[in-house]
Amino acid sequence: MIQKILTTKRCISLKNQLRIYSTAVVQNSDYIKFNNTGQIPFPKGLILDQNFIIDQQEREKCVQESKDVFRIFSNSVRGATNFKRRILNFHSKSFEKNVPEYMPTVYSFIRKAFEQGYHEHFPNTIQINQYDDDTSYSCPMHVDAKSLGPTISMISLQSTAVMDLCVDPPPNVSQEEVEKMPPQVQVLLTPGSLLVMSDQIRYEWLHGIKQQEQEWNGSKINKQERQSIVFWYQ
Ligand SMILES: O=C(O)CCC(=O)C(=O)O
Repeated sequence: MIQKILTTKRCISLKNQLRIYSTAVVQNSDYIKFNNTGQIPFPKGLILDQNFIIDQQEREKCVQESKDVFRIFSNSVRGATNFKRRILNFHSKSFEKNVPEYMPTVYSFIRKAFEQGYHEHFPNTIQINQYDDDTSYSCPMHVDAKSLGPTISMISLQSTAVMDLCVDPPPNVSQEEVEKMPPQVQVLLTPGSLLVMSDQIRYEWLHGIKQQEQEWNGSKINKQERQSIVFWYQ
């Protein structure tokens, strides 16, 4: 079932400035599936802008900048070979020093997300995920640590993936069982899209990209090389 979600916005006062702070904006229901059995309402705090980086050249610049930092900072790259994913983080001073210099295009889109009101504070941490060109790449179902702050944003690049989301079960449910749980919400992450998670979806729901083959409306998703650029303020 595909559900259309209405836009809700909330105003908050921040250091005497008035900001529009979006809590739940879904711009196009074709990109979100709500597989609800009628028991839970759609979670608050999910924002998808599938047209966040519409210019292909800009997207390519972001991909190239990310690949460059993986090469330049290769000693800091962490690998998760079983998930076919490599990870690089910049936080705080290293974010301020390196991201504007080595990733000016990516930085400009982080600024755009901030200026659009998605983040209360300008992000100071970035995680770049580089997934292999391998149909079995994955990102395990998880809730991001509370210490990472109230809002997590993700830009998707290169190829499309389906993100699964479901309500975080009690701690006695194993990771293996969690990976088998049917998703209650699915989001189609197309290249250039921005996903913002705050509120319930951020703290009470798991998200991840399953290892198995993916499909959307009956069409197979080709899991090819993919990048996601995740950023937050902590
Ligand atoms: O690659 C993605 O889109 C998801 C990444 C993610 O959830 C994470 O790095 O915590």
